[in-house]
Amino acid sequence: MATQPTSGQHVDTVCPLDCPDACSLSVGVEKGRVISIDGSHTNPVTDGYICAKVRRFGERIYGPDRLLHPMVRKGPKGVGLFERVSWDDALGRVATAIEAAHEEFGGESILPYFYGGSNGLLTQDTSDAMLFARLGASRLARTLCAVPTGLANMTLYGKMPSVCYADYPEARLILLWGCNPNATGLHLVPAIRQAQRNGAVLVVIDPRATPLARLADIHLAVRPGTDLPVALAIHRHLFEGGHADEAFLSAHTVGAARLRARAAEWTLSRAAEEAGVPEHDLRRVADLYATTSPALVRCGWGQERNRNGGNASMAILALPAVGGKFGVRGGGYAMSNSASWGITKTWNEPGDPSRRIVNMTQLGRTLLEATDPPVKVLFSYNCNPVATVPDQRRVQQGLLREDLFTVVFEQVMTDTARYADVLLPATTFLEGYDLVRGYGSLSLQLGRPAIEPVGEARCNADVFGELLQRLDLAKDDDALGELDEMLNILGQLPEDMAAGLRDRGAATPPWGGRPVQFVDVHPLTADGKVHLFDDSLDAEAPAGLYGYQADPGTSAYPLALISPASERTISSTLGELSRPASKALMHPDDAAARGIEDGDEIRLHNPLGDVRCHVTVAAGVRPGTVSLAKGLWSRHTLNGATTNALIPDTLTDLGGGACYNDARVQVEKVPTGVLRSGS
Ligand SMILES: Nc1nc2c(c(=O)[nH]1)N[C@H]1C(S)=C(S)[C@@H](COP(=O)(O)OP(=O)(O)OC[C@H]3O[C@@H](n4cnc5c(=O)[nH]c(N)nc54)[C@H](O)[C@@H]3O)O[C@H]1N2
Ligand SMILES: Nc1nc2c(c(=O)[nH]1)N[C@H]1C(S)=C(S)[C@@H](COP(=O)(O)OP(=O)(O)OC[C@H]3O[C@@H](n4cnc5c(=O)[nH]c(N)nc54)[C@H](O)[C@@H]3O)O[C@H]1N2
Ligand code: SF4
Ligand SMILES: [Mo]
Repeated sequence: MATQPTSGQHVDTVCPLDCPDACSLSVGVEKGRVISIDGSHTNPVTDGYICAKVRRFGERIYGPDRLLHPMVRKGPKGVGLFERVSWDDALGRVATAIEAAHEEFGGESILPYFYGGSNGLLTQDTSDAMLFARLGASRLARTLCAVPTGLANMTLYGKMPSVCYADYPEARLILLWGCNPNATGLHLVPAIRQAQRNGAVLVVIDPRATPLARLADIHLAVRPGTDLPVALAIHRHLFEGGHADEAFLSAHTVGAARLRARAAEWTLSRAAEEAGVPEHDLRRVADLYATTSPALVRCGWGQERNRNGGNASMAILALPAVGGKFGVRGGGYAMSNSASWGITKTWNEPGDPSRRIVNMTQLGRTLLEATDPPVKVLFSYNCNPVATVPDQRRVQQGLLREDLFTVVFEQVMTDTARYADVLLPATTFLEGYDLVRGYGSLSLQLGRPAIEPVGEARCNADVFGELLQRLDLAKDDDALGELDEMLNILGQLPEDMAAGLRDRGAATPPWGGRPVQFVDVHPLTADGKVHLFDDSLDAEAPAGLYGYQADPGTSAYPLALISPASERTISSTLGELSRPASKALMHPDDAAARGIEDGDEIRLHNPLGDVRCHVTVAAGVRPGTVSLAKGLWSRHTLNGATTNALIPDTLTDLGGGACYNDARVQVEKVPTGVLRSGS
């Protein structure tokens, strides 16, 4: 293993942030401080090029918002006044609160709260999982992201490895569906541009005119939440037009007849009307998909975050099976590649399977309403719920409960950290080891510390390990440190992968990093078949599998609000860095109807809350839809409320995922001179 660096050197590591690319990094260190962050060539996919925000990660490490030592609350909850204490004192208070809640209300009154999208394999699901399992704490359904798409990918294909970036240039048709790689995974962009230069037709399905939508041959600017009818209409076109690959369907799939029956009602004209797109554009897309190979569906996450998101993702990802698009390089689908390494954790204890499960999307509701038992201790780490979870006002109200003990374990003073009773400082990825899997690029890399922990920051494995000991829950054979966990994982990997990680910091990707679906890789479902229909999903979805829930619409809140990822943050991470103010985006027709002009101060509101900010008026978003970025901090708006103040905590049709792109709002111009606070 690498040792701590000395002065004036470069440390090879990897970016673990919640981005598909997993860039390999070269970090310049001088006198124990990070002085530069650049790309390296260890990951051939990212090949030396990284995004602007991670270049600035040093500003997080040494910036004024960094948490440097444990603290306890001094003023009222939520105000952010703290005083410094020792680790011993802080962890003593946490242990005491946990013991008291456990004794009076039972283990389920303790709620661990974490998402961990920006964490590798060593900074989550290690001693934290052990601690909460042994406490009998409530379990957390981690639903903020990727649950509908993950469930669809798992049901259909058992999460078969995806088409990799390097094979996009082989495609002759690319459907980029609910995905904006210019912001969210920038190394995909040159691969798509190369495909276009090679003659590929690019179709983008997105309510916004994203950079690639502007360069596409066809842009279907669908109304948010209408992807299901669009995808089903393409299925219908394939089946009815004799373009379905019947030989493939009978050899490799189950349930095709039932999918066909459910798609039957969605003619191209009906779907086009529902989605608000020109019928001839949708017909062209269906015809192109029926007749082109290699054809690639790149499915993103934008379409999963609404009431129809699970079924939409099922219908989209089922397209290559019905169209017979597998078996050629550049053909098939691309979704998450995170399951491609076959890594399972051996000591992630399941604990008592009857423990209550809390859906993390409904945090506010749970804190305010759960009684059996109520949540008495909330332990938030690897997550910033005040910024990222729906129904922000209720999340904040829940955190203000005087009888709730809140622990926030964080790197910086986030909007959530302000609500802590005890605040614990965490290391960043440049201060510890991790193992990082790309979910776009097929890569598995070793994250190495570039510097010593800053201030008194400690890593997750260490802190949860100490809590296990303080609470008398540790066992003799526990491996509680992050290096132990890494050795454990390395021991599970085939020797060549483990050797790559040890020797070069990166495992050699299987299939040369370029698997061809149905040639090199096959469905990982129990029977090896593609499951186009599934009875349990049919029972779970409110309108059945492939059943559509139309928006009845309200005249009071006629605009759909979507909240795409921005290039400035990863979810809310790095939101503390200085930058120009954030603006909502609104179509000129919607703005004109409300007397709003570019640059005006506006108020977006609905019964859940209201947000004040400035507006950009431009045709970058379809009429009837407004866009305000995800991941904003209270400092980014004029009244401190952010996008999630407008987002309901309703759940997706499949998997119980968050419905971030399913809010409805009204927007009005704020007359100049109006007071901004107390809204
Ligand atoms: N810079 C940056 N990179 C990121 C992130 C980040 O916050 N910042 N987040 C990371 C994470 S956690 C994730 S999950 C991924 C997400 O990666 P993406 O899926 O690419 O990102 P999103 O912006 O969530 O959604 C993509 C697009 O979906 C569109 N969209 C919204 N609603 C709908 C709809 O109903 N139908 C369709 N077809 N499209 C819709 C949006 O306009 C947006 O352009 O990105 C990761 N990478
Ligand atoms: N409005 C709206 N909101 C959204 C979305 C949307 O589309 N619209 N998208 C959602 C999506 S896709 C996702 S994935 C979620 C993500 O939501 P979150 O899981 O809340 O992700 P982040 O905002 O990145 O916050 C992660 C926090 O963990 C901290 N952290 C990182 N590493 C460590 C560590 O090792 N130890 C500890 N203790 N802390 C650490 C970071 O400092 C950071 O503050 O956001 C969702 N929020
Ligand atoms: S956030 Fe994505 S693009 Fe930026 S350095 Fe990390 S992996 Fe690379
Ligand atoms: Mo995400």
